Amino acid sequence: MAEKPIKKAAGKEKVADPAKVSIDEATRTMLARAQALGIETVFDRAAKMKPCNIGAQGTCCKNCGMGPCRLPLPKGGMEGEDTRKGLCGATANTIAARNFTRMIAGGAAAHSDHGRCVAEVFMSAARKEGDAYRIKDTLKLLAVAPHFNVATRVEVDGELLDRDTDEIALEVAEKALAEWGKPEGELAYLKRAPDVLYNKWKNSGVLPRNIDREIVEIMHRTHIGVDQDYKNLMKQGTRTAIADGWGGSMMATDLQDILFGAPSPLQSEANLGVLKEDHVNIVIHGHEPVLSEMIVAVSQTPEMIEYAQSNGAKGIQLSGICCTANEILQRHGVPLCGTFLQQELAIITGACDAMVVDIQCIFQNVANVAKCFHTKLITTHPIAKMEQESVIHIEFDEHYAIEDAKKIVKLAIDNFQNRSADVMIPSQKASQIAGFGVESIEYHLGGTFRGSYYTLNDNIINGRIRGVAGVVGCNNARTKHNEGHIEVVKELVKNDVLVITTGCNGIACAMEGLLTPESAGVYCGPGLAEVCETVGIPPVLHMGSCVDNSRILLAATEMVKAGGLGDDISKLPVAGSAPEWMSEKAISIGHYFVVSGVYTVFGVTLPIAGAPVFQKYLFETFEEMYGGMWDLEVDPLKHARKMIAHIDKKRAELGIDRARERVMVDMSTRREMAG
Ligand code: SF4
Ligand code: MSK
Repeated sequence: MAEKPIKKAAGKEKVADPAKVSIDEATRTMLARAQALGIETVFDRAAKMKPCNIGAQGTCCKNCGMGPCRLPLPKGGMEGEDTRKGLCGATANTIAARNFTRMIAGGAAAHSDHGRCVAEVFMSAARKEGDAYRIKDTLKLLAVAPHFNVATRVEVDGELLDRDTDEIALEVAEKALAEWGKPEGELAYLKRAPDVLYNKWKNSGVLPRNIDREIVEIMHRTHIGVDQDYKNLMKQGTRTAIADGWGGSMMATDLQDILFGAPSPLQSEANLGVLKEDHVNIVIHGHEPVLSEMIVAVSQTPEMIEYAQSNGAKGIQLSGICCTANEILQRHGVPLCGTFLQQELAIITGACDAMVVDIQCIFQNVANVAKCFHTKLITTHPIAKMEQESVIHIEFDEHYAIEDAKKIVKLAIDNFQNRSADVMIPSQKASQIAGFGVESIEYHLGGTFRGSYYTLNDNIINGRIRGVAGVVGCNNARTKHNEGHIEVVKELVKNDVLVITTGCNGIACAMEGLLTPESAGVYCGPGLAEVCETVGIPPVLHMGSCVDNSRILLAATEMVKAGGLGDDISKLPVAGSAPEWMSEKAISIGHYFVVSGVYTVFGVTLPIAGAPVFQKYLFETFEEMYGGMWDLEVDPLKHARKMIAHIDKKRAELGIDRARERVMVDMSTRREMAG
């Protein structure tokens, strides 16, 4: 039986037991400090408030004023005919499917609206409206332009000449922005998928038309009295998830790469120990890199460093939480301060002079924690403000990006001398190598002159690498912080499965030291260890933020293109996982993985258990339609083993299962010889 993660503080309120709610020592130390200071965090709130059982099953409907209608599963499970109904007659399947598709809509909206924001900044840069943003990565621009049907060469007097990059950028910006609301056609990027997959979508009638329309249509269909067929609802859920993964998210990633540079591997550090007592600490949190890029640039200027020194600090230390952190990590090596569940704890160190937040995954309670210290909490986005009066709002405007960034950095510096509590920074931090884009994986596996995914495929075919797993997603306060992430990933690499990661899983792996080439020798099976040591890569490749899950789709597509492993993503020996998911974005990501052909396992819970027929549809029928399907496994070891079993099933279907045995014999013989 699982240990109870709760203890009683001084015989009164229930609070979290630090030793039982996180595997991370720095987190435990800071949580204990928070409790000693009487400051409440998410861990304590989770101890006090239990989740609603009916909501957790996905069968609570509040889509009209006659509800909420609650349809829990009968104790002991469903026997006989399922007669449960809401007031309007909605069945458990309809209610669960409506809730699930609304989660997809929420997630797709978050990713895609982020993408739109980036596209607007991209347009501003293409028009050269200000000094802050310029097209940085012209190679990526030239690679992306054809996917929008934008020509990169032009015929002049019968001669084919390179087109002016400013002109290309402008046309890409116009075409990209149109993807959110174009009146006809289909999303431009869909044809980047393998042909077999594209045709599957086409034949199933799920090609997204434009991004906004698909999201709006979910809200319409789930209104009372509209779509009352769980299969038809999921058809729209599928269309919307594709619009996210192969649309809004993929454009966000591409346009960010063009503006700020495609990532390439670099060294950094992770965990609360990256904060520095004698520096001005600015912690950046959220998801959009457009402002944080400017904060990075401004904080490195001699003017700001001298200003910090004149205020008694040795310098300025930037670090990040959540995916803004991953964005500036992968392009600048800015260290990761922590995962989603550590955001309050960064302030509890007493060393955070400013926390700058943009959008998504930001606890409103950080404002209350900041008030207990000198920390300035600064919101920056017009769509993400907080009601607490102590919060400072400095609205970011791309036309004045440098001025806005300077204002924020100065505010943090001015606050350095106001530290009110003893500073207590945990010593824990780990080294990491991050910044693996689709392009840099190609380079690392193939070298400058023969960069390709052939080498990866070869190593899968010869059995050194058993398969590839995308392990991504959040923390969830209903489960032990980082335990699922780390146990799943360690079990995978131990079994020669190469892991690619994004989001908070990437941060958790960094904190655990799994993002170093040296970790291969410690944690990996012999085949994967050999490849990592030969090529000099970690066994877990950090590919960036939540929107960068689109990089995983494209990496899988490159594997299909490189040959030898079938003609579709669903044929590859790959699997997906989100061991500690919590956000609606994770549901959208999970679903676009599934309908791209990837078997995808979630941990913690899935809000569908109250509708067994609908659950079976997601867990089984989807495999017949798209080759990928959902699964739920709470136990991390079983979770990883299910993924490995799926990878083995795919290896057998490809006829490469025996090759592994041959290689394993060779390896063990070699080990015996060495021993
Ligand atoms: Fe109840 Fe139907 Fe209204 Fe939902 S839409 S709250 S099931 S009456
Ligand atoms: S930040 S969505 S908690 S991964 Fe992207 Fe982490 Fe999940 Fe937010």
